[in-house]
Order: sequence, then C-alpha cells, then structure tokens
Amino acid sequence: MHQIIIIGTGFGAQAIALALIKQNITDFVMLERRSFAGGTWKQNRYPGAAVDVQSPLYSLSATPYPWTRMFAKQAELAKYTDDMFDRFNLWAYIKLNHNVIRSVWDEEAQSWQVDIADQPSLKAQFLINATGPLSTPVIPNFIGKERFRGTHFHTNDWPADFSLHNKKVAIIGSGASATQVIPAIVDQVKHLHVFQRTPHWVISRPDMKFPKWVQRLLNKKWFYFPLRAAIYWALETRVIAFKYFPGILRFVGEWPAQRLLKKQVSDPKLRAALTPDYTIGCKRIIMSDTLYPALTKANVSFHDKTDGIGEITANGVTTSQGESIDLDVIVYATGFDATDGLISYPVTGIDQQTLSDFWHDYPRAYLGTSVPFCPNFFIMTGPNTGIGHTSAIVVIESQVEYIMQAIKAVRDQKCQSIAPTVEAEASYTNFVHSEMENTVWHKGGCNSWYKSASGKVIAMFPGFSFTFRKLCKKFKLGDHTLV
Ligand code: N01
Repeated sequence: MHQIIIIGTGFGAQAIALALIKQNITDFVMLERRSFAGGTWKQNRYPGAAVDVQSPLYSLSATPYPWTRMFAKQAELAKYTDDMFDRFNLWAYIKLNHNVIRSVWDEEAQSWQVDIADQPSLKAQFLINATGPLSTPVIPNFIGKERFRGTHFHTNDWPADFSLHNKKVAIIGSGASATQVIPAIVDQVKHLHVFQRTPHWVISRPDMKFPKWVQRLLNKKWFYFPLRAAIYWALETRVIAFKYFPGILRFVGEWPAQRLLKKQVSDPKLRAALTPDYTIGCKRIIMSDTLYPALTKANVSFHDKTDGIGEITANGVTTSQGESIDLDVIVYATGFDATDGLISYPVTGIDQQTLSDFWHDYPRAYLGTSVPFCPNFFIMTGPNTGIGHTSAIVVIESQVEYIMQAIKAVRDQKCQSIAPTVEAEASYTNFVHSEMENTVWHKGGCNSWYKSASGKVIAMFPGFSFTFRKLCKKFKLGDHTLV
C-alpha cells in the first residue's frame, strides 16, 4: 500500500511528484505503461516535432533551464525531461511497463486498488491520473484501411530509424503534427500527397537559437523567472480576444495569417484551398514558416476535401474523385481522442459509480481535477483545463496547488478521504460552460478536438490562466466532503 499512485511520467506527473517531494511526501510511485519514462515528448518522435510555446515558459517552475532555442525541439524536450528525472531523483519512483487497466475505490479500506496488466495490483490512499489529454491516438476508419500493404503508422507512433528516402508517401491530416512533419520530410521523399480535410490558420513562428551567453543567463534564477513572467503576461493578453472579442479576431488575428499565406503561396487555387472559413483560434493556431513553402514544392500533391480519401486500397489510396494513387507509406496525422481517451482505463468510485457513466454526456470535473464519487482521485489536465494561449504547464502547476491542498486537508482534518460535493462540481461545470458561450472555441464556426461529439467545448478553460490559477489556489473546504 502506497500513500499515492501517480499514473504517467509526463509533465503532469513530474509536476505533482516534485510538489510531493517538496512537502516530504515520498511514499509514492509513478506508473508508466511504456518501456521509457517522460510522456508525450518522449513518445512523439516524428520528424520536425517541436513545441509551439516559448521554452522558458514551457517548463516546470522548479528550476531554471538553459534552453538552446526559443521553441525547443523534441530531442531537447526529451533531454529536459531526463534532466529533471536526474536532478530530482525521480527515477527512484518510476515503474516502467506498468499499464493500468482498471482502478476501483475500496470504500471500506478508503483506498484505491489499481490493476495493472501482467503485474500485481497496487493500492494507495490517493490516485493521481496524469496520463495527458492527448495520449490516445486516433486513426479514422477509412474504408479499406486494413488492405494497405505498405507501411502505415500514426505520427504518435513514428517508427525508430525509418527512412522515407525516395518513397511515395501520403500524410493524412493538417493539424499541428502534420504541419511539422511535412516540411521535415518533403525533401527526403520521392512524392508527398498531403490530404487536408479542413485548413488551419497558420502564423509565423518567431523561433531563434539562443547564443551561448543567453543560455548561460537562462540558468540564472534572476534572469529566467522575470523572462518567464514577461512571456507569460504577453501570451495572457490573447485571452482577451479568444474569450471576450472573438469578432475582433476576424480582423486583427487573421490579418498576419493571410499575409503569410499571400507571401508564401502564389498559386491562387492552392491559396484558396488553404484559407479557413472559420474564425482564427477556433482550432489550434499553427505556427510555421516552413509549411507553405513545403506545400509548393514540385514533389507535393495537395488534396483538399474536394479530392480527399475515398478509400484505402492495397497499393495506396483512391481519392473521392476516383484517382488511384500508389503509395509506399501512409502517415496518419489524424490526432487524438481527447474525450473518451482522456482516461483510457475504467475508474469505479463509491457505490460502483463509474467515471464513464458520469461522463456519458461529456467529461466534467470540479476545477477540471476531481469528481464527486471518486474520493482521493485527481486528474491532471482533466476536462476544460486546456489552454490555447499559453503554456499547459501553467495549468498543470495550478492543479498541483489544488491537489496538494486537498491532500493537506485530509491530513489536517484527520480524515481518510476527500471529494468535491455534487453541488460544487455541478456549479463549477455550469460556470465553465456558461463562460464558454462567447468564446471563439464555441462560436468560431469550426469542429475541433476541443469539442465532444455533442459539440460542447470540453478541452479548454474559458478564461485567463491566472483565473484558473486563482480558483485552484483558493482551496474551498466547504466544496468538499471529507470522510
Ligand atoms: O491532431 P489534430 P494533431 N478524414 O486533431 C484530420 C498538440 N500538438 O496531432 O481538421 C480526414 O489537430 C483533421 O481534420 P479536421 C496541439 O495541441 C502540439 O495535429 O478535423 N482527415 C486534422 O487535420 C494540437 O492541437 C504540437 O477536418 C481527418 C488532423 O487529422 C494537438 O496536439 C505538435 C479525419 C488532426 O489534427 C493535436 O494535433 C503536435 C478523417 N476522418 C501536436 N480525422 C506543438 O506543440 C481527422 N482528420 C507544436
């Protein structure tokens, strides 16, 4: 029996682990289903993978870090993760190849039983899910998908040491992942077919390599934290448009995107196909200076929804126009299941109530973190904790504050368990969805992974990140039931 089980080893898990260690709570384990630790930035190794939030802000606040560039590439993010594991001795808590298949609340013992594939079950008083909102890849059910004889994989599962040299390749999707893969592989492949269902708004990416002297400064607290704060506040202003004045985005936000498109794509037909018909910000905004030039190369064929995937055949793809395309490789850049995939194993709480039943209509949670009938259970990056305008780590560290206070409340009150009341959860969820109504994610006229099948925005927090931080910081004991 442990005091705490953390499921996952990505940024969410690291943040809560560091907070526990800081409070001298060391009776915890971090369960990782893969054979390596580190979460999304270790798993997503596709060519071109890089973060689109400024690195000094896209890092845990525990310590400064000498980033080598403004927008870190995957390899540096993976190294950062390993450095954090080393520096704070997190390796000692990690159990690899521990794939959680079920968790059940034991009311009598006031603890969680966590079942793990091919391993003995574990028990703990507290259970913290930190599996990430985008860890369940989706490959759509294209007709004939199983017939394809060539190589095929999702961007999330890019094979190691796989050469695309001189191959005929199709990439399906045009989100953040596809946008990074396309420029990274276009010069290796013989021919690249890009299948875009919906265009994304693309803006320039002000990346830069930091000179050595800046890297040295980044290692100093007095430089790092003020810089972080400056980036944070600059990004925070975006919410004013996303939430309060989505109409303004049509004029102000779309202008730089249209300028970039005009500058980089001269073919009017391609330009039209790449121009979205929804408000910028409704889907995640893409940052890239290399996507459009890649799409104009001679070895690229661009397919929009007028000649999209009809079916997949043994040798490639037949488009909806009936054109047969021979392929060696199909890359699915088709995103993740952020609704059902938010927690991929069944969770059963008090009186056999299940999380999937509770989330039947859409995922919901008090502060996006806890649910009424699941005592001592917390969800890092849970429902409506996404943040389109700044670093996810700001949200993660806010949730950590709430969780740490909840754990402290259990100790202080000499109780065994804590859960939000039904009323508190309902009131928070109503607040989130009424605040959502005016946002660009809700009324921007697009479909996105931010929404559930029913059209409710379930991924984003509708406001400033400091509002969320304040809500998490101000722990309300009265919103909870303690046993
Ligand atoms: O996934 P997506 P992603 N037929 O869902 C298309 C983070 N991230 O992996 O737009 C045809 O955005 C789908 O089309 P449509 C970031 O938060 C960050 O690219 O639904 N096409 C879309 O084009 C991001 O938002 C970074 O019409 C189909 C694509 O597949 C999130 O991860 C890098 C289809 C999926 O795009 C997800 O990004 C990478 C179908 N049946 C990811 N189904 C950085 O930090 C889906 N599509 C830079």
